[in-house]
Order: sequence, then structure tokens, then C-alpha cells
Amino acid sequence: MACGVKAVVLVAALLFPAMVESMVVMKNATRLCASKPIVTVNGKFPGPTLYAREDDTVIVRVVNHVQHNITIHWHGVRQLRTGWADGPAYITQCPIPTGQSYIYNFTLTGQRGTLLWHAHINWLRATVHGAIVILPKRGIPYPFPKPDKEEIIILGEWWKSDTEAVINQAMQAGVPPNVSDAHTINGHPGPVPNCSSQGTETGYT
Ligand SMILES: [Cu+2]
Repeated sequence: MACGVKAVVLVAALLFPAMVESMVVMKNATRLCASKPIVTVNGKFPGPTLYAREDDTVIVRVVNHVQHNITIHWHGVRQLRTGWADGPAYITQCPIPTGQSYIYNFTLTGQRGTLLWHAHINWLRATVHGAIVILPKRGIPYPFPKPDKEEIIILGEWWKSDTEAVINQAMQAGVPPNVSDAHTINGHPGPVPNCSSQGTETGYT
């Protein structure tokens, strides 16, 4: 998956680990014949892929430019003595307010594979999520034959309405939230009949 320069990580084993800047910004997105503003990292949906190696230290500075408090959770990453980098809002950290930033700093000890990062407050994870690929240490293969090609596939859901409104309504009414309008593969619900404009949709689903 292509990703912006700001999004590509990498580190440790180096004396001076690189810091990745992640900007949380609004972006207009068109799906299912309709557009709405969504919260994104670096204007991407799904968000940028983070690449690292086992034993790397990952340092990500998240800068909040939207009118929502936000945190980022590294789903499946074992936070060994770095609980403050885990991300659940009001559990291991205060959320990052508008205009503020927070530096996530953790080491990928004894882990390889593809995991997910996502927002961890209210329903912002609906659009704020992406892959984190943890490669084996340099010179060490995965415990299976080298694949011809690797592709990141992220399954998600799309609501035509604002997802923060969906969850807030449900919480206030004490009822389950409205179900999504579509499932997505890498952010795309696929072609829609009778929809002249597919907006920003590209690729195949
Ligand atoms: Cu998670």
C-alpha cells in the first residue's frame, strides 16, 4: 500500500530513532453516492501504513487538528512497561485535545506480523485506522515461504451519516447504534448501481 512520507516509520537499532508525524485532519470523502467530512490521519482513509521491525522502537507524534479529542491505540501490540502508549482514552491516557499533540513511544518486543492501529475514543476508529506491519529482524525470514506479493487488506464499515452522531444518539437513547450502510475493503464499498459519481473511489472491491 502506498503511503505518505510522513507515515513511513522506522527505527531502533539506530542510535537516533526516527519520529513519525501523524496529523489528525478532516477530509471530505465520497462513498455510496454521498459525501461527508471524516476524521483521518494525514488525509488518508484507511490511514497510512506503519512499517517497523521486531525490536524497533516506534515513535509517533500525533497532532490533533480536528474538533474532537482523540487517541491512537496499537491493536495487539504488547506494551511492555509502556502502558501510557497503549491508547485507550481515559484508561491509560487523557485524550489529545484539539490543537495539542502526544508522542507514542513503544518497543516491538517479540512480535511480528500485521496488526491494526485505530482511534480509541467514541467511534472515531470508524475512519481513523490503518495497518502496522512488523517485519522480522533484518536477515530473519518469516516462518513460511516468502510470498510472491504482500497486500494489506483492511475490512471496515461505512455509515452515510456522521459516525460520532450515530454513537451519540445510541448512547442517549439507550439503544443499539444504527447498523452501517456498507462493508468496505480498504475503504471502498464497491460500485453502487445508479450512482453517477463514485467520488474518490478507486481500485476494485
Ligand atoms: Cu483495537
